[in-house]
Amino acid sequence: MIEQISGLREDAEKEIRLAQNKSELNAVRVKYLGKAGLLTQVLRGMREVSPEMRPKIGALVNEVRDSLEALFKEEESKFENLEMQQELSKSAIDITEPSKNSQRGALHPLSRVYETLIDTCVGLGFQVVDGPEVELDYYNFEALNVPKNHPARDMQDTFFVSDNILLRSQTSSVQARIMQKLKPPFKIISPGRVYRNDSDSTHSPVFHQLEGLVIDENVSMADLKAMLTALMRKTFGEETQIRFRPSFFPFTEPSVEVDVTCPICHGSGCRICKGTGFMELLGAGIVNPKVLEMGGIDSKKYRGFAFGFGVDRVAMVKDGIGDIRSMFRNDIRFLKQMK
Ligand code: FA5
Repeated sequence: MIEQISGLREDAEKEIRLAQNKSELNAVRVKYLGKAGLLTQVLRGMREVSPEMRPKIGALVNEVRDSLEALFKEEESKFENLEMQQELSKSAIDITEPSKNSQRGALHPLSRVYETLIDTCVGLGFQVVDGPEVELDYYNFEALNVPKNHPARDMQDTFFVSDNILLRSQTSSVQARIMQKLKPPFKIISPGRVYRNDSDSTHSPVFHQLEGLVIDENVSMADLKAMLTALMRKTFGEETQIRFRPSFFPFTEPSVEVDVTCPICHGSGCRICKGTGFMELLGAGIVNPKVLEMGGIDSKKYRGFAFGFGVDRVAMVKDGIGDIRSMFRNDIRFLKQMK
């Protein structure tokens, strides 16, 4: 019987090595180790073996089975590796094949302007702060020296949510909030969306402002003018024509509005600039002492200046955009032009 088992082992080993693929290998496994396999059949003949020989034969059968199993596994993994290699070589990437034309995105003109303005201001020592778009009437108007029912409210056609809540019409609302929070001296800017019931080529119902506020001792109109000139030159180039015009805001005294040469007609006068040759970009001024006091700041010790850029107008001037609304229509042809 021992010889018979050794013979089976040799035959099985030979057939395992001769198998050409996994299914042939499996057939060999079934032939020798399956339920009705040759090795199993040998065990059935154990009854005729003398009791002293039985443990020996049993141990031999187990050893043969284990060694054949190991051999099966070894061969099987060889076939698996081979299959994987074949699969990989089928899906190999041809790096010499020319690429398809891919579309490259670009920043929206507004994002570009925001980046330039914010970077310049941070370089000038300003801290960036945020404020809510849905705002209390108090911060948008009252704390800025515009009481309820005051005619100055007509300057901004505001969207009210309720009697005391509105969509902020200006980022100046952040001024009052920040005065309550920070101790002077401080320099902040606050970029963000604002809302007004306006719509024409230079007015959009949703637009963007960048508020600036500097509170310190001995702040003057000259500081404001120098700062704004530096900001405008950095944004539009050294040659830019800038015009400061006296104006009125209830929260600044004196107040100015600042214009640059119209980007469409370059100063000769057109429909976009309503024949003036200039486009208005921002309002600014020396903070009204009443506003400082309402914000809890000692107006005898501190003064301040503030400005509020119309960021969309800055983008219009920089990129020569004739209609502010084209920036919000998401027309891919317009966006491609602006790359
Ligand atoms: C204000 O909003 C003041 N808060 C600015 C200010 C800040 C003054 C700090 C003093 C101190 P005004 O309403 O003029 O001001 O708006 C400021 C700028 O926003 C304008 O110069 C213009 O560039 C832009 N702007 C105003 N309305 C619109 C609109 N509907 N669409 C697009 N841009 C607008």
